[in-house]
Amino acid sequence: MKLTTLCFLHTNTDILLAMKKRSFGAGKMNGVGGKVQGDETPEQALVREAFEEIEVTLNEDKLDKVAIIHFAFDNKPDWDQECHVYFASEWEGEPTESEEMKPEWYSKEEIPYEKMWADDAHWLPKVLAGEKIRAHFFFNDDQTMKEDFAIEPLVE
Ligand code: 6OG
Repeated sequence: MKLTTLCFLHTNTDILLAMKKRSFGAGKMNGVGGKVQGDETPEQALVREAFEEIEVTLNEDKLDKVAIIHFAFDNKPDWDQECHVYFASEWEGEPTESEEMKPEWYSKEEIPYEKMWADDAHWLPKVLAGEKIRAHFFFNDDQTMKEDFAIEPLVE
């Protein structure tokens, strides 16, 4: 199974989302991140991806791990992934649009879940409320979400 990362930059009031401009998830708003490559740790992969995608420099030691989410797709075993999710409240640089992503700040009170992957509305509010979670979501071939999913406390 693929190992991937996802990170949301945030302040007390706002959260940074970015519109994916190409490839998997194109057109959706999400955090930054991507596949862990070679012998990278998830944190190293995230530092690399955040710079590639929005020109922000993250500090590996200042990432708050908030979730591990398993995504599984019908008939697409290559897409199955274990996604390590982080929040970051410290970074260097101004979030900047790249060929891959267009970042935009949103109030935590007005997150545009209708523009995001369908799973986000189920787990992101819990994480924003301070919970650490492990979750399993299942998707149909057309990238819609199946009704059965599981969210439990994260124990590592
Ligand atoms: P690249 O293929 O761009 O990595 N990702 C998902 N995020 C959410 N919220 N829901 C999903 O439901 C997702 N599937 C993938 C993980 C893909 C990026 O997209 C995230 C990575 O940050 C299915 O390398």
